[in-house]
Amino acid sequence: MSTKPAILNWASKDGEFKRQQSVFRNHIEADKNATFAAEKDRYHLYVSWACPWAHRTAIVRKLKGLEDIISISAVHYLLGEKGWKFASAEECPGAIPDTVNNAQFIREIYFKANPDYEGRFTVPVLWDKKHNTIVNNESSEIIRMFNTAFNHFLPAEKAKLNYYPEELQSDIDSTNEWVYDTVNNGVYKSGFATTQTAYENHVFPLFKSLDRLEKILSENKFLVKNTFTEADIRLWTTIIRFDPVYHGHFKCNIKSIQHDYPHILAWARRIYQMEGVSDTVNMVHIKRHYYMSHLQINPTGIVPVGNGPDLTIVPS
Ligand SMILES: N[C@@H](CCC(=O)N[C@@H](CS)C(=O)NCC(=O)O)C(=O)O
Repeated sequence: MSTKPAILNWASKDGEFKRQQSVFRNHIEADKNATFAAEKDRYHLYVSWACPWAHRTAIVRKLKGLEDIISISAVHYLLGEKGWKFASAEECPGAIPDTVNNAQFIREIYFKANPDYEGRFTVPVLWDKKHNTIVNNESSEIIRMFNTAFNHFLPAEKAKLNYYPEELQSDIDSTNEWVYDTVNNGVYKSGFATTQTAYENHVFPLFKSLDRLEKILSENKFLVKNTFTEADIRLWTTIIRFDPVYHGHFKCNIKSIQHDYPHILAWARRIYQMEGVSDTVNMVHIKRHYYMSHLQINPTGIVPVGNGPDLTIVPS
């Protein structure tokens, strides 16, 4: 394996981790005259099975039955000095090489779309094979496109699945806002902090939000009005990584999902057991990515054995 793990410092001078804004923000539309019109086999999704943001897009692609319409590549779990790298399935089980651009690194995709690109080379990336460019690299927007833009190609039972229904949009948006800030990004802000103050500034609000989520899920099956929506999908990819990774690696250890949040756990199992969802979970990639790539946090690169709670148990 030639990808060398990098000792990267993810925090800024003040010890705080700041996530950069995604740059490619175009949209696929159902309208066939649109610049990025929905078409079969025109778009390609680049993911890492380890990444919680990319994981959202893989889940919606699966749940909506878009596998035959949108092709996919998955990178090697290690994030090295040159960023995400492709690998063969023999070299890295679960990896899916880039047969669209034949790239070795994700960065090549960004430079193909914009030779002057200066941002980070993040996944997910949604690629347009027709215009040879990146449509979008923001997971929250990619899942909305997958939710509606391809419906006319789908059988009725898939087309009718709507994870952002109009009547729930304002509730979903307001839930997403605090969940993103304190939970999805809160684990990173805690884990990548390089001062005690920066860490504590984020770890307490994180657990306050988990307590709030536990209360919501003790009264409801799903986060917003008892309906399974994108708010659940967006939170879920963080929750299944919580005990196996964030609790230890990112020092988010005030409580654990398994022992302290029975309603969050039951909800996590409910979603894991939805058809197709477990196919998108690769715990080897998840654990190895964090523990072996962030050597500034875990210098030995040792990967803990535990996988977190058993999600196959049927919740009562
Ligand atoms: N806002 C982006 C965030 C994506 C993101 O930060 N991905 C991480 C992996 S978890 C990444 O690719 N990082 C590589 C890097 O920053 O070099 C989204 O939600 O799509």
